[in-house]
Amino acid sequence: MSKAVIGLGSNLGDSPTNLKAAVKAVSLLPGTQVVGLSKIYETVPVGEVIQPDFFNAAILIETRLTPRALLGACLGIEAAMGRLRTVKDGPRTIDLDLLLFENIRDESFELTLPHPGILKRAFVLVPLGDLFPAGRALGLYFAPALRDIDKSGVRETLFTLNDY
Ligand code: PH2
Ligand code: MG
Ligand code: MG
Repeated sequence: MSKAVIGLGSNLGDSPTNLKAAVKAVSLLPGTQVVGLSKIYETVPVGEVIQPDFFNAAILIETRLTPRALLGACLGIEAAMGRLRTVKDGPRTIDLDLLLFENIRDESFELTLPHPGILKRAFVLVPLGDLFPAGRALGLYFAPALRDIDKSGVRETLFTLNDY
């Protein structure tokens, strides 16, 4: 089994429900178990696009899938949940980003591991801190980045993934 971390985001429709549905779908992938859940955060959009606030979270899984098969499965879940790719980096019902896969460092046309945005985005680092309180995730030491980053755009919510 391999461990992997997936980042989740949504800012269209009932976002907390969308996040939960996505976790459920991941849990149903072949040879895959969800073994850790972050809190759900409401986050100010990062980037150029003016759009609604996001809800973001992260999960830890164990899987027999390869990184590419897992990436493909995540894109399949996004499509099945009705994600339309209209505006680049724009609003979405669900976004599933493969952040980490074991200690793999790999860069190719379709997939970069670790995900290049991790250390720059509070909406990724804060949920990652829930999963790995010591600040080390599958070989990635993120404690200093989490400590130093501006967390003012990230608010804890009362929504939970616990009952996906
Ligand atoms: N995703 C983006 C662009 N900006 N901002 C927040 N707060 N959360 C996101 O998930 C997000 C974003 C493109 O993937
Ligand atoms: Mg994303
Ligand atoms: Mg994405």
